[in-house]
Amino acid sequence: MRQWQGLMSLESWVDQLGNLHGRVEGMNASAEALLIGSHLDTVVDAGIFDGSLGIISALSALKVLNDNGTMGKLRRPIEVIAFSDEEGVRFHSTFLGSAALAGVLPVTALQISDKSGVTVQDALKENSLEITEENLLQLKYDPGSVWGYIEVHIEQGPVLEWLGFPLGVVKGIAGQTRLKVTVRGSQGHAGTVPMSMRQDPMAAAAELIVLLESVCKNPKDFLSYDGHCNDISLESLSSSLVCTVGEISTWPSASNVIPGQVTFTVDLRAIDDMGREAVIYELSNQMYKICERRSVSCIIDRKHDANAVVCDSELSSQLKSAAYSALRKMAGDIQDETPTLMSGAGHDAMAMSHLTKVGMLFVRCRGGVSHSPAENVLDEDVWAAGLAILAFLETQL
Ligand code: HGY
Ligand code: MN
Ligand code: MN
Ligand code: MN
Repeated sequence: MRQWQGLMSLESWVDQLGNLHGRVEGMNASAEALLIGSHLDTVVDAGIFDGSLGIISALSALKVLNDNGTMGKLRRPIEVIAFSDEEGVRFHSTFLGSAALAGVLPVTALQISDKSGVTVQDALKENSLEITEENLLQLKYDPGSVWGYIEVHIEQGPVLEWLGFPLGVVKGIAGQTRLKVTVRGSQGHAGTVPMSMRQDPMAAAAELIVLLESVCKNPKDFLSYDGHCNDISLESLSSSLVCTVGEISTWPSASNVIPGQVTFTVDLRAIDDMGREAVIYELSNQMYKICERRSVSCIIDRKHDANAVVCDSELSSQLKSAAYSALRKMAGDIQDETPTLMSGAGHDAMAMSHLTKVGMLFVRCRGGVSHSPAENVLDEDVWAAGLAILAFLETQL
């Protein structure tokens, strides 16, 4: 990326959280800047488009302006940002890079440690980046210096493929909560402890995980409305509520030992924040009851929350017309029917929405598959996304 930025004479730097920036001032360096980017990091065993497609679309559109000599005529600064940590795989937090720029990363995040006890601060130091409380505060962008943030991203879902559309404009992003659940029981010999005398955290965890699935499949059957949740629209909740247990670990993890402890992660999302809270409230109560019945202890550690985000209508309609002009360039006269859709996946735009208005453009992906090596896109759809971003940037000339 730094080579490409050098090729286009972008001002290029890496900040203390490892975000990689490329900026061109244009004709008016004091005008509010358009920020455009996505994340450089990925999940484990990932595809190659989640994150990187947004960065490359932005750079390739700028390269066209650079090559045709119009980049200097931009009315406002344009800054491409490749965020360092969006997925939160290593530290089980997320948006570390973008949250810092938006000024919403708590200084305590620097002390979050990974499974081997290395903190965020240590990990950055290993890459000769020195993050402290002082310079973390300096990373925050002044909201008055930013016009907006846009992001191109693969949809990571099946809707655009199902509709037969290459591009889509994002109307909103579901909120998310990450929990870490630790169940402790009494460790014992697999051969000698009668079933009736076991306090087995593995069996308890299994029951909790099935509970999570049933509540999120049918929230209506579980949510007891005692008045404080009566303004939740169950329809919107049921249509968007998803819950995933992606990681589980046990101690001491030996086949002939009844475990002493089981820990698992919960990733819970919904477009309705109140609904998500109500589900977490209900789930916690039921999880504690199950553990009590099984005489095991249960700790529910709330690791991360990001509220649902509504994308800016002005940016969204500009992205919609940019998509239309790109598709018309490619396919001749077509209907302007670029769909708008919700995002169940989280994006750096959620963090950036605390700083400025945000808009997102989705690119169709094969079978809606993502967070997997099977992640794939059509070349012509990537071409369309690049042309759309170029069309958007040309409105800034
Ligand atoms: O987990 C997500 O939604 C995103 O891919 N970080
Ligand atoms: Mn991802
Ligand atoms: Mn992503
Ligand atoms: Mn033995």
